[in-house]
Amino acid sequence: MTRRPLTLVYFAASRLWRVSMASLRPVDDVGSDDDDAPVVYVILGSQFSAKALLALDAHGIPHRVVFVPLSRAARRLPSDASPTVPQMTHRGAILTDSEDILHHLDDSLGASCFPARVAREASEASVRASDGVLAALVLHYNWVDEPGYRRSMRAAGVRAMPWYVPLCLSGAVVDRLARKARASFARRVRKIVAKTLFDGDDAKADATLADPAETREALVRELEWFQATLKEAPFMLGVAEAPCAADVSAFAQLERLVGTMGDASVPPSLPELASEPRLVRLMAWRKEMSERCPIRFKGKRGGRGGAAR
Ligand SMILES: N[C@@H](CCC(=O)N[C@@H](CS)C(=O)NCC(=O)O)C(=O)O
Repeated sequence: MTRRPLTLVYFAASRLWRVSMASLRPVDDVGSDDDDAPVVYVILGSQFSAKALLALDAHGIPHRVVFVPLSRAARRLPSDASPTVPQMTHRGAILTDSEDILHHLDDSLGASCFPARVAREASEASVRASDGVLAALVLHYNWVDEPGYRRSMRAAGVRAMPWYVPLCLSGAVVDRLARKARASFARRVRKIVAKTLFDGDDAKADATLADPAETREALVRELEWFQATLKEAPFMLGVAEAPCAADVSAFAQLERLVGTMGDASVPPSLPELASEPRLVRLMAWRKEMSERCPIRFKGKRGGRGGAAR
């Protein structure tokens, strides 16, 4: 095929894909929720959504899940003030950040994401997992790093392509659709890495991110910090009863590197990390987490008045 017809097919495919994405609406909505259960708005496979869902499941809190589309234009969320997921509604409250959701679970729903004995440490570790080097490098390996992107987000995108996109073109269509997002993630990753590791020095961040061995070393070092929070107990910071905020935040991020995001089945972006000799204890904790509280997005739509478990 010459270049021009190929461009046309691919332009038509992306237009169609955009239209079909825009026509996706939340499959359920809070208007029908007349019970007391919280309703969580998620994108399937999102690590921040998984963090909230893990906390709800691990603490036995019945809830309903509403899937929202990837397309920002088509996304209808409880709060207009924030376009991101997760968002959660509960008894008139609207929470628009995963960390706030965890606090709400403790304050109003009887969870113990921040057990009194280690509340400050759990909060610090949770914020570090969600906003620091780990979260940045999860974006890097899923979106920016070419081999990681191909293994994870590109593969997931190809799988999600509608039937009318020929298989031989679907990778190119995904690349085209993901181009802006990938560039924006690259800027975000650089900013976080510069700020957290190099006192804001962008050139040093660039040098690290351009070198796969150095990027991986930065990731392993960050994960060693989380590993050091593991004591005898099954969960971080010596917590025995149920996963705390640190566990759910770190686990949700780690799954985008070595797991499949539970029932969302997103391919891992850096599967070889699972056999890193410096992270043996962390990977044992990860196995324990996936057995005790797997990430569950699906099967929680519930019915009118019905909680979702
Ligand atoms: N600080 C937020 C971050 C949320 C976030 O970045 N969510 C991503 C999904 S993993 C999102 O909504 N991305 C879609 C978009 O930005 O349009 C939180 O912890 O809830």
